[in-house]
Amino acid sequence: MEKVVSEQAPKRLGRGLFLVTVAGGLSSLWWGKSLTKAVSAIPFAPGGGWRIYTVAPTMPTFEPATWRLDVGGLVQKPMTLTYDELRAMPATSQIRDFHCVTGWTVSNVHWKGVRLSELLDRVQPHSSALGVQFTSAEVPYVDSLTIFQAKLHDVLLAYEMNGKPLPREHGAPVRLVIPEMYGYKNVKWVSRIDLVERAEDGYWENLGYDRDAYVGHSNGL
Ligand SMILES: Nc1nc2c(c(=O)[nH]1)N[C@H]1C(S)=C(S)[C@@H](COP(=O)(O)O)O[C@H]1N2
Ligand SMILES: [Mo]
Repeated sequence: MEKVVSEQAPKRLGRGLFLVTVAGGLSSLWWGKSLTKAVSAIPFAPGGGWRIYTVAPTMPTFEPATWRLDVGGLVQKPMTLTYDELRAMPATSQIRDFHCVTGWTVSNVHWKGVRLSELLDRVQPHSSALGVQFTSAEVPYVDSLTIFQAKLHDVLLAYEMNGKPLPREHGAPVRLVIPEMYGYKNVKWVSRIDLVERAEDGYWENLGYDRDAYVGHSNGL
């Protein structure tokens, strides 16, 4: 138990905040354990190296027929996409390393999905929108990027990982992928995207991590 808690607790947290992190850590531990058991039963299981993090007691479920992605806020043309509509958008693939701020890395992850910039072009953000907020179906995980960060070329809404539909524990059906930044910016189970006036602190940032989580330039390590 201490292991997971200390993994996610940034060094400069005070005791009060640390206790909040403990509550978040317990669910990570539960999933982490059950997943480790499942994976270790399969020899040479792909996906080794990942640690599955959650903040709620149960992971969101994905129903292809009813799932929707809402894109709105400060935009000219708000949009609601079905899973099929998302999959019908121009797709891109990339291979990038994934880094958690606590020190683990998974190399050469194959992602496929839609560029966030493509989605933003479609909804036509107002000029007053300087931030993009991502809401996870896993309440209360919310995070945001500046519009500049959101438009970086390799920021994806990924629906495939290593050639297969994104597994539930990795955020099915879509997660944000921003390889320039640490894992906590890579929101799983994205269900809403809102253009907002400015980027606000997200889930882990409220617990002490840096907002601009560029790999190698953040306060976690
Ligand atoms: N909804 C949600 N997204 C999340 C998290 C989470 O707990 N909930 N954890 C973040 C952190 S800290 C990391 S390192 C990565 C881990 O990705 P994985 O669970 O697919 O290994 O997811 C990020 N996205
Ligand atoms: Mo992380």
